Formats: sequence, C-alpha cells, structure tokens
Amino acid sequence: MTRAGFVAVAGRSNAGKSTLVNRIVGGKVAIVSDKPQTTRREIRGIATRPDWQLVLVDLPGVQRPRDVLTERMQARVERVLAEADAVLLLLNGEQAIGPGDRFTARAVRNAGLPAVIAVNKVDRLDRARTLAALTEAAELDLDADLFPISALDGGGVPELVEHLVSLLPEGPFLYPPEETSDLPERVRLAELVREQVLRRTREELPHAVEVEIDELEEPEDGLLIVRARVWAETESQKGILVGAGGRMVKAVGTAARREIERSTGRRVHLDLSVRVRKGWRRDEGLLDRLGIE
Ligand SMILES: Nc1nc2c(ncn2[C@@H]2O[C@H](COP(=O)(O)OP(=O)(O)OP(=O)(O)O)[C@@H](O)[C@H]2O)c(=O)[nH]1
Ligand SMILES: [Mg+2]
Repeated sequence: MTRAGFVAVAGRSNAGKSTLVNRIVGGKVAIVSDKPQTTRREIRGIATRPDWQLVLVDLPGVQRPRDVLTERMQARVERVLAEADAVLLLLNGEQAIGPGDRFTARAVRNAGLPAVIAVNKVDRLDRARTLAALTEAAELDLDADLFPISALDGGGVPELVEHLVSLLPEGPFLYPPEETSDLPERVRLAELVREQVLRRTREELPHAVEVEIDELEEPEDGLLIVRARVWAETESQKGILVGAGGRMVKAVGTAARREIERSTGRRVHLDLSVRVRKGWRRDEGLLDRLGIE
C-alpha cells in the first residue's frame, strides 16, 4: 500500500520554506530570495518515490495583512492548514522565536493536525546555538517532533522527510509521479523573471513588483518566445527597474532567459517590458488574473 498526502509548510518569511521544498522535490519549484514575502502563491511541490508521494504546500510567510495582496496570502494560509494532513512549522534557527512564529504555532494548534517543527539554517549555527534554538522551539508548546536541518546543504533533511512520510495517510498517489509542481507554465516562468528582479532590488521595490507573461509562442521546434510584463507601482520604481540606459532591465532579462532555458530545455527569446500599474496590490481583478487567489 502506498502513502500520499499534503504537508503544509508554514513559518515566518525568510525561514527557508521554499528552499526546503525545492530541496525535497529535487528541483526549483518555488523561487527563493533574501527579501521578505518572496512567496505570494500557494505552491505545491511534489516528491514521489515508489511507495510514497509527499505533496508539500509551500506557503507565504505569515504576517499581519496590510492590503488585498497580503490579506489573500493570509487567508490562503488558513485554508491550506484546514485541508492538510500534517503541518511542518519551519523556524529560522538564526533568529529568536518571535510573535510571527507564535502566531503560526497557534494556527497550527487550532488546526488540530499532526505537527512537526524543523529548526532551519543550522549550517550557520554551532552546537550550542543549535541546542538553544531547539530548546526554544520546544517551548512553543506544540505536540511535535523536532528536527534540526539545513535546507541549503540538505543536512538533516532525509530524517525529516522520513518522519513526514510516516504521518501521511495510506492511499493512492494524488499526482502523476513525474510531476514536481502544480503551477501553470506561465506562472512558473513569470516567477523565474521575478526572482531575478528580487536579486537586484532593495527596500520597497521587491514588494512593488509583479510579473505577468503576456505571450508564449513556440514558432519552431526548440524555440520559445516569451513576452513578459514587469509591473511597478510608480514611475520612479519603473525608472529603477529600467535602469540607466536600460541596464537593469537588460541584466534581469539576460539572467531570467538563462533560467527559463535551464527550466524548459529550450532556446528562449525573452522580451521584457516594464509598466506602471498604480495600486496593483489592491486590484482584485489583476490578482485573480495573476493566480494569487
Ligand atoms: N544558511 C542558510 N540559508 C538558508 C537556508 N535555507 C534558506 N536559506 C536562505 O534564506 C533566505 C530565504 O529563503 P526562502 O526559501 O526564500 O524563504 P521562505 O521561507 O520561502 O520566505 P517567504 O517566501 O518570504 O515566506 C534565502 O536567502 C535562502 O538562501 C539554510 O538552511 N541555511
Ligand atoms: Mg517562500
């Protein structure tokens, strides 16, 4: 009999949730950055072995909602917790436990699901600090097993995966075994562009940017033409994204094209344009179209 089910991955922004999902799945299904609130959509990463299928639901970092975008992100977290088979609470071992972690721990307790806590980034901690982080995690008062891990180098991850699998119900696979993510191709490609924007911007800009794929064409075998729009909220943000003499948009475009080529195995022509759309984070219609539900 096989096991299969959903594990919601919750935790503060920057804890390393997307890095861990990518590590377990063995490919890039979610983009990663050192900026807060990188993940905006629920992303399912699927790992399949002969006798189990683990579907990890990578969630946006929990925070206090401040606009329609973040309200939707928060509501999404609650919905996913309601439907999962188990919850993994990921903590950033480099930081003390804060109100965000306690908020998530409460949500996990209320959901009444089997819970697991992993303390991440132990590659950056010595033994004493790892122990202190684990002790602090135990004080969250969740009935959960504790795992010290490094999503970055993979340390401790096999033990964590083995435990998560033991919490899954018996049943048939939920996705075809070769699938690693449930995102539509357009969203996946838009995210690869946004990742390159995040790498090159600071402060308010990462939050103000969204990317939409306008057109996807395959005029000949092995060639993919991608037209993407980078949305900013103000003219001055647009100026930064375009850069002096178009240098920024060019650098983003070159790096994103390489990522898309790697991910699709095709030759890619990427056409990027930067546009202003005031208040897109409050625009319900646009958020629907972008798949942020
Ligand atoms: N040293 C170290 N860095 C890590 C580890 N895991 C993640 N990181 C880094 O932490 C940062 C945040 O990682 P993400 O995976 O984007 O974090 P997240 O929890 O998905 O964040 P949100 O999507 O904003 O909620 C990135 O710079 C990662 O490279 C780890 O095990 N060790
Ligand atoms: Mg993330």
